[in-house]
Amino acid sequence: MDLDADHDLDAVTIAGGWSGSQTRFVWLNDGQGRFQKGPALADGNTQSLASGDLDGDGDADVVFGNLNQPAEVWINQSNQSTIP
Ligand SMILES: [Ca+2]
Ligand SMILES: [Ca+2]
Repeated sequence: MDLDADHDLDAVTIAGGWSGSQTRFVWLNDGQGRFQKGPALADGNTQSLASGDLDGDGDADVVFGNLNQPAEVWINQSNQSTIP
């Protein structure tokens, strides 16, 4: 997924155990194969994630699937260099 609309692939990772709160990170590709930590996301009980352009504005949005909690939809505001 290209979160900052600079035409290279970025990543979102989920770190932590199977149950309890997980730390979620955005990693922005510098275009030379190196990733730098991007905007911080709030921790969540996330077990899965998916990406797609949910609002049809051309950038990648993210849905977090959470255990025993509602899913979260994060709409990318990449023209402001932040998500959500
Ligand atoms: Ca990018
Ligand atoms: Ca979008």
